[in-house]
Amino acid sequence: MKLILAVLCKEDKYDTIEALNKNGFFVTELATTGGFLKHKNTTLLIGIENDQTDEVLQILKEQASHRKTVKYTSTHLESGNICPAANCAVPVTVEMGGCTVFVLSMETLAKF
Ligand code: 2BA
Repeated sequence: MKLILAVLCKEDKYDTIEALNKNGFFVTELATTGGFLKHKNTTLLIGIENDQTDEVLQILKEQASHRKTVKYTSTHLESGNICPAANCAVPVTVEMGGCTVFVLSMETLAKF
């Protein structure tokens, strides 16, 4: 058996947990904080059989890995106010996601 610890961006947690649950995996979510940047992140605990490891890693890759995305942001006037015209949103490419995964060998999974 394995215990997977996956540290991911909290923005990715909903889709990741949903995908894991849909595929039959049990997940415990912990609210955690990165020791370096002090950003809030999410750590998932996932207890699985050995032969399920690749499937879980694949789901984590699909849902939470580093990627680029386009966000639309309002342009600000020199005064600092947001432009009132609706068509002022400009596309900006931003980096998001990222997942650090620890796969631990586990002796027992007991439920009482
Ligand atoms: P990542 O390496 O992608 O790590 C993202 C978060 O995953 C980390 O947040 C931490 O919560 C967890 N994590 C990663 N590797 C770990 C490990 N070996 N053991 C335990 N937890 C681990 P932060 O600690 O806030 O780090 C955010 C980012 O800052 C890291 O992104 C890395 O790019 C950089 N970083 C972290 N520690 C560093 C260090 N000692 N020196 C230089 N850069 C560091």
